[in-house]
Amino acid sequence: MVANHERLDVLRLAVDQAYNSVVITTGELDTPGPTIVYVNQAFTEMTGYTREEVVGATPRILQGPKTDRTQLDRLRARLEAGQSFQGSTVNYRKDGHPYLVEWNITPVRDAAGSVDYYVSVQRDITSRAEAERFSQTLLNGLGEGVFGIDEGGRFTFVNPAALALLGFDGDAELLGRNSHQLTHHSDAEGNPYPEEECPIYRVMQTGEPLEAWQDWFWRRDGSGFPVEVYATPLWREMGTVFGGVVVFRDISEQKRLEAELERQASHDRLTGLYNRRFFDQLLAKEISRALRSGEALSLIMFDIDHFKAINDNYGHLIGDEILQELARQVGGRLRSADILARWGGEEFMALLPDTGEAGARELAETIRAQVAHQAFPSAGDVTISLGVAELEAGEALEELTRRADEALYAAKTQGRNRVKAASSLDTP
Ligand code: GH3
Ligand code: MG
Ligand code: MG
Repeated sequence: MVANHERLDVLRLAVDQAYNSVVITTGELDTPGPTIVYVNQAFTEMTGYTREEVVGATPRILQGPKTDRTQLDRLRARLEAGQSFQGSTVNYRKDGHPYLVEWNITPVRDAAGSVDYYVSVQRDITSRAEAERFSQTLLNGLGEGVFGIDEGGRFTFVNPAALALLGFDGDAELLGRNSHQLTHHSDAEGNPYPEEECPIYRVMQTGEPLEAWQDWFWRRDGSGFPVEVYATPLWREMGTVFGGVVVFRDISEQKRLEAELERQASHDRLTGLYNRRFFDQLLAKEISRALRSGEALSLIMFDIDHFKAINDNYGHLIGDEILQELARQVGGRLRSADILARWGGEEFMALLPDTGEAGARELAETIRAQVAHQAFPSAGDVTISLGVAELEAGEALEELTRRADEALYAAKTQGRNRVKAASSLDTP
């Protein structure tokens, strides 16, 4: 058996050495109120007072202009009712420096039940409060959307940018609800995106962060937008994941620019048709496909007649309009599988898959007649000459286009406004 007085010594030692400040006052609530009978070492460090300075003094020496009166009133009401109290407010050190304190007070009663003492434990939470305010300011000021999720993927916080990006006025509709189902339920095409496949949820299962992941989020109004996502797991001290932080930004503009650059790389700016570089790539693919499958493939190459004179008579801008109009007219004539490109200045090439020479000639003739009979708004009559060539067994791209070019040249030399087929040039 440990003697009572020995136990008290052990307790006093523990309190003396505790990390938190401990203050014991008398149980006197009437004016002049309680006075301090004991403070521990941590208290003297927190406040800058020595024990001698505070023992016998009122705890009000810790209060000052920023001390929250409502907290003190609440404190008094609780103590008068014989209850314990817990709260936080601003206190002041001996040197006048304010600090944020979190404290509780518990009454200690004698055998008869009246309050002898109050025991108060206090903690300086200034740095914690400042850290919280710092994170809050950071989150509020960020242009990126940031939200937190728990292990189950439910929203734990959502910053203002995330609310704006997702089309919500406040976080009330989001907090505690399944983030995947609300913002990530389908892919960009609208197909269901099962939770089991969600890469953000996987972060919480594997503990592996997700970086620069491109995906698709949905707004409150049902519209969607492309996003770049970073997701970081939140670890417990014990080494398990209890949630995650998701940072995302809207990359619509980036995606639009990428698509535009891609378009520019493959299309002609004036007519909107494919450019020669891209056409050559498509032609190479189509040729190897035709050679493999044994299907026919033909080219129609055409060129405006006396275009130099048109430019000279009407000006270069009218010349440009004619190129655009011609691209529209011919484009409207072709099947969807056909491919039309601006081959050079005023030379065009049409690739006709699954089409033999007879079919290609027929189409070329239709196009020729249409262009010849349709007056161009700005320059009256315009005619074109056309050369047709069908792919021969084992033929390479260069050879095929050279034969189409030769056919076109023959159409020119034989009087223009006509169609010539490469096969008709063959000399026996
Ligand atoms: P033909 O084909 O009947 O033999 O005579 P042409 O006068 O059309 O002959 P050529 O192919 O030598 O001339 C092509 C002209 O097309 C020269 C050039 O000024 C003009 N041209 C090329 N690209 C453009 C363009 O983008 N806009 C305009 N307005 N003119 C262009
Ligand atoms: Mg020409
Ligand atoms: Mg030309």
